[in-house]
Amino acid sequence: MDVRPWYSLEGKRIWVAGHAGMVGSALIRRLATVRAEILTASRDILDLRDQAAVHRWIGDHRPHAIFVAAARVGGIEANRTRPAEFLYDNVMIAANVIHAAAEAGVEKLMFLGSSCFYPREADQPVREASMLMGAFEPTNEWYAVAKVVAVKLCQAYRRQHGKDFIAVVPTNLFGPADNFDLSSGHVIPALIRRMHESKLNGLDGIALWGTGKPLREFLYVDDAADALVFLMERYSEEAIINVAGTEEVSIAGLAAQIAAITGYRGQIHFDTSKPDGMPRKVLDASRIRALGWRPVITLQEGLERTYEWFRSQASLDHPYSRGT
Ligand code: GFB
Repeated sequence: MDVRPWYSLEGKRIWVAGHAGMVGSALIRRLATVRAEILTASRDILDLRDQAAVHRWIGDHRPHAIFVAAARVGGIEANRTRPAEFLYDNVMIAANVIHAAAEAGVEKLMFLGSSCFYPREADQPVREASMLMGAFEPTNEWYAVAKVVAVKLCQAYRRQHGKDFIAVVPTNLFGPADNFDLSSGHVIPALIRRMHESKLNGLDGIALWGTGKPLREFLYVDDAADALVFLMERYSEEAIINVAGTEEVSIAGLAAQIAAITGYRGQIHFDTSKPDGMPRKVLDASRIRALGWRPVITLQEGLERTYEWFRSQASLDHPYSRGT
């Protein structure tokens, strides 16, 4: 057990890598309540896959703390069809930021892993100790490998160089600034958009990928950002820690809930040519609960807020897809 004292973010220079994405922008909202200087670097200024550029940027800006919320992300279909991007981009982003942070003497770094790196057949709810104890879910193995490499980098720099680098594992997240692209996004933004547009266009049917039977747990991104700040200040161990949600739902049940929120009354067709992915993915919350953190936003409330955000963007004729 590591006995380092709390790491206060007050008065620190904090770099949110990936600030424009769904998680990064929620972190920026959450960090607005902390008296700290927030650093961001847009993609056109800094390509995180470019090692020299990352070293230069960190050397020039000297952050005390870094949240690594930048990643090439996508839903089940994007993962399946773009393996090279998901593996290469994510390995490069993680390796560049973590190594440069160590060289520049960054005091604290948090890397965001992903629940999809737990074994497909892991016991549920999934405990942190399950990592690497079985084969990955094949639809996302490339992304999973990259995320595991990043976790191991944090652990290796902690062991060899005494760095206070930690890795956390968020469950499936959703909320404002999610990727609403129908082919590359996750299930919640895809269903919100499909149902909203079908309702507006008077269409009587939408497709739902897979059988609708898989079970998932979701966490609203502002709750997730709150957990990340909480852990940045209080958690300092080599072991990964789950950032779990509260409510488990089947994909068919989720679709019914989104239909009620969006006012969509048409048919839902199951497109079983598309994969289901993990049959069940629910994280064990014991470790983070024991530290005193729990989510406050229900799935229903989070879905309502997300739909409201989506409609505000749609009315601005804004491109829905922002991604990270
Ligand atoms: O959100 P999703 O892509 O994430 O899919 P995963 C969740 C479930 O929803 C799957 C079904 O069973 C999908 O088949 N689904 C139904 C849909 N309709 C749709 C749709 O229109 N779009 C999408 N995307 N799914 C991801 C990993 O797995 O989990 C990522 O692929 C990432 O790497 C993320 O780690 C957290 O939970 O299946």
